[in-house]
Amino acid sequence: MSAHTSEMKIVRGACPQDCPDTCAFLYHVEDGKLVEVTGDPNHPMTRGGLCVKLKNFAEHHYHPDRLLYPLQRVGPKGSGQFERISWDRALERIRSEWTKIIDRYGPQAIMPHAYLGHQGTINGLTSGDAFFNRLGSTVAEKTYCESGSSTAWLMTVGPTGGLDVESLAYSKYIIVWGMNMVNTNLHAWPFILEARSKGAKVVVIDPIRTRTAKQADWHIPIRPGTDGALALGMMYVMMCEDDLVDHDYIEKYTLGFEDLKARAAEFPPERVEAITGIAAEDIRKLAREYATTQPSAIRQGVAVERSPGGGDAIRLITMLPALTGAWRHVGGGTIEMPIWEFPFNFDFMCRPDWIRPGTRVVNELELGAALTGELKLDPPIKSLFVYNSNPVSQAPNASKIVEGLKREDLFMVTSELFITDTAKYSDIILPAAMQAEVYDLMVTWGHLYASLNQPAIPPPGECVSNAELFRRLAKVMGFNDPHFSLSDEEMVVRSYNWDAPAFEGITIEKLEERGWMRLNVGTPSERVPHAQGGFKTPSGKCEFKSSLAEKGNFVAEVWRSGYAEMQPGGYVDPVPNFIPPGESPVDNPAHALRYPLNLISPKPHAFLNTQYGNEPMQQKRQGEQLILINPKDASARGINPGSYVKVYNERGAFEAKAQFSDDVMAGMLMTNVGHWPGHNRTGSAVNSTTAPRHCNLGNAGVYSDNLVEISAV
Ligand SMILES: Nc1nc2c(c(=O)[nH]1)N[C@H]1C(S)=C(S)[C@@H](COP(=O)(O)OP(=O)(O)OC[C@H]3O[C@@H](n4cnc5c(=O)[nH]c(N)nc54)[C@H](O)[C@@H]3O)O[C@H]1N2
Ligand SMILES: Nc1nc2c(c(=O)[nH]1)N[C@H]1C(S)=C(S)[C@@H](COP(=O)(O)OP(=O)(O)OC[C@H]3O[C@@H](n4cnc5c(=O)[nH]c(N)nc54)[C@H](O)[C@@H]3O)O[C@H]1N2
Ligand SMILES: [Mo]
Repeated sequence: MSAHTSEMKIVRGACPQDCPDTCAFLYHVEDGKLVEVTGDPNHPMTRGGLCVKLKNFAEHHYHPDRLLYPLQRVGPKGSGQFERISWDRALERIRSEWTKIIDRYGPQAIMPHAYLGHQGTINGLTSGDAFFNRLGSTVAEKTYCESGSSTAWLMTVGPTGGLDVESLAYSKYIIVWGMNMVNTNLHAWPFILEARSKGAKVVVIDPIRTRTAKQADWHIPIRPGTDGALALGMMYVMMCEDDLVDHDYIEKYTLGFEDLKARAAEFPPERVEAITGIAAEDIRKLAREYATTQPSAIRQGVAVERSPGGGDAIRLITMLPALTGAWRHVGGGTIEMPIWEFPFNFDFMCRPDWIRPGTRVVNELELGAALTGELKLDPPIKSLFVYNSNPVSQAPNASKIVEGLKREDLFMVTSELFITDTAKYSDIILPAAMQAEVYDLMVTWGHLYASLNQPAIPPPGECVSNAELFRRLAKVMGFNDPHFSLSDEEMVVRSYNWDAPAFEGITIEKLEERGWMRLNVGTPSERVPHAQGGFKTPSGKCEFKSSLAEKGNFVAEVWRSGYAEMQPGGYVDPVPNFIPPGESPVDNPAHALRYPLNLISPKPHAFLNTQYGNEPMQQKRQGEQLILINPKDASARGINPGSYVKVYNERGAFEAKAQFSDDVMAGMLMTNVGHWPGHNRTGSAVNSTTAPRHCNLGNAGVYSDNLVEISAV
C-alpha cells in the first residue's frame, strides 16, 4: 500500500443531454479529478445504466480539444484561426460591437440561436431568453424538435404527462410509433421487455427495420410522412367496419366523435394501403388487435412530426386511446412527453414581459435565409449569438447557413465546449462549462423525476456555465435588473412553482441529498391520469374536434423565446386530416422525377445529435457516414456496396458510404444526422439536403420529407 491516501467523493448529478432518459448520475471524484461517471442504481427509471454515448463521460470533460479560454478570430471567417483573449476583452468587444449595431440598426439586428445542447433549467432551452428579451433582440422561435408533436398534444389532450413510461410494464399491447427506442429512449425498453415477459405484444411502426424493430414481435414498415393515414385507417376499421370503440368512454370524455368518424370514413384500408405501403389486411389486423387488447399503449417518437402532416398525424395517434378507452387502465394510453407535469415558471425563466411590443419573431430553422437576406428582414441580422446549438450540422438547408455565416459584416459570437462546424465561423468564442462542473435542476421529457445536478469539480480554465455567461453579458451591457444577480440556486428555485401539487414534498434540500425525486403524480403501478377524462383541454375532454382550432385562424404551440404558448396564425382544420408529404414521389411527381428517393435522417446510436461526434471511441462505434440503400435502388444506379455515393438535390450534397440493406424500403434512403460535417468527405452532411419547411403544427422541421438522388462517386 502506498502511503498516499487519495481523497474520494461521490457527487450526485444527472445527464445533461437532450434525451428523454435524463439518467441519474454518480460522479466519482478522486483528488479533485473526475475519474468516472456511473448511473445511480437506485433510480427507478434509469436503474444505474448509462448509454454507450456516456461510457467515457468523465474523460469527455478532459477532451484535449475542449475550449478553455475565450478566443478571438485572427484569420478569415471559417478558417479556424483564433487567438486567446481575456474574458474582459471578449466582453468589451461584444459590448462595443452590439452598441454600434444597436445605435445604427436597433437591437433587433441582433439574433440569438440556441437549442438543447444542455437540458438544465437554468442552462438549457430557456437560458439566455431573459437576457435577449431585455436586450430587445429579435425573438428566435426554437422549433428544432417536438414543437409539432407538442402542439398536437396540447390541442388534443392538453398539458398532461399522459401515460407514465414505467407503466408500460403493465401494458398488454405496445405500439412504438416512429421511435428507435433502443437508440433514443433506451431506459424505457426494459419496461417493454417486462410487459412482454407477461405476454404483451410489441409492434414497431417505422420505415426502417431498426434495432428496435428487429426486437419487436411485429415490424410494420411505413412510407415516411404517412402516419396520419395509417391512424385514420385504423379508425375506419374501429368505427366504420367493426364496432371496436368504447362508447361509454367516448360519450363521457371526448368531443367531436361524429366529426372524427366522418373523417375516418374517407380512409378505408385499401386507400390507406396505397398511401402508406402497408397491406390493407395488416391495417385491419393492427386496428383489431390494438382495440381489443387492453391495456394498450402507444409510445410516440419524435419522428412522426418530421413531415408536412406530422402535426395532424400526432393528433390522430393521440386520439386512439380515447376511442378504445385504453386510458381506463394502468399501462393504457399514450406518451408524447411527460414534461407537461413539471410546474415551470416560464414567466421567470423567459421574461416574456421584457419582449418589446412589435418585436419580430424569426424561426430558427430559417437561419440560412435570415442570414443571407433571402428572408427580407428590416433591420437585417448584423450579429448572431449561438449557444447550446450547432446549426451548421443540425438545421435544415445547412449550405445556406454556411453562406450566411461567411458574411464579413456579421458579428458572430458562440459559446461552446468545442470548436464545432458552427463555432469555427465566429468572431468570438466563449468557453462553456460541462455538466460535472455546473449546478442545475435537470428537465426531462421522458420520465417523471426531477433531478439535481451538483458540481463535482470546478470548471477548467476559464469555462463558465450558461447561467454565468448571461450574468456576465448582462453586467457588461449595463443591465442592473435584480434578475441578473441571482445565484444559480436562486434561479432554480424561482424557475418552478414549488406549491404546485406535482412538486408536493419536493425541496431543494431533499434533492441535494437524494439527487432525484419522483413528481407527485401517482405511482407507475397506479397512475391512470385519464381513467375519468380529466383532460386539460379547454373542454376538459379529449378533443377529436379541436375547440382551439375551431376558434378560427390559429397556429400552434411554439417555443418562442422558450415560452410554450398558443399563437394566432394559419388555418388548422378542427378535425385532423391526412396531409400528404410535400416532396413524396406519390404526391409531387414532377419533383420526384429529378429526385426520386426520400432520404430520412434519424438519430445516431453513438452520438447525441452532434455531441460525442468528436470522441474517438464514439466515432469508432458509430463508424463513418453511411447511407442505407435498398439493393433494388442501388443496382438501378450501378452502385456497389461499400463504395461512396454522392447524395444530392437542388439544396446541396454530401457523400456517404453505401450500405445495401433490405432493412430500408425501396424508394427511400436512410442516413444518420449527427456526424460532424467537417469530418465527412466533402465537409457536409445530411442537412445540406434538407428543406427549411415546417410541419403543419408548431413550425417543426420536416427532416423526413427530403427527396434526393444518388450517384456513384
Ligand atoms: N442515441 C441517441 N439518442 C438520442 C438522440 C441522438 O442523437 N442519439 N437524440 C435525442 C433527441 S434530440 C431526440 S428528438 C430523440 C428522437 O428520437 P426518436 O423519437 O427515436 O426519433 P428519430 O431518431 O428521429 O426517429 C425514430 C425512428 O423513426 C423513423 N421515422 C422517420 N420518419 C418517420 C415517419 O415519417 N414515420 C414513422 N412512423 N417513422 C419514421 C426512423 O426510421 C427512426 O427509426 O432522440 C433523443 N435520443
Ligand atoms: N436531418 C436532421 N436534422 C435534425 C434532426 C433530425 O432528426 N434529422 N433532429 C433535430 C432535433 S430533434 C434536434 S433536438 C436538433 C438538435 O440540434 P442542436 O441542439 O443544435 O444539436 P447538438 O448537436 O446537440 O448541438 C448542441 C451544441 O451545444 C453545445 N453545448 C453543450 N452543452 C453546452 C453548454 O452547457 N453551453 C453551451 N454554450 N453549449 C453547449 C454542444 O457542444 C453542441 O455543439 O437537431 C435537429 N436536426
Ligand atoms: Mo430532438
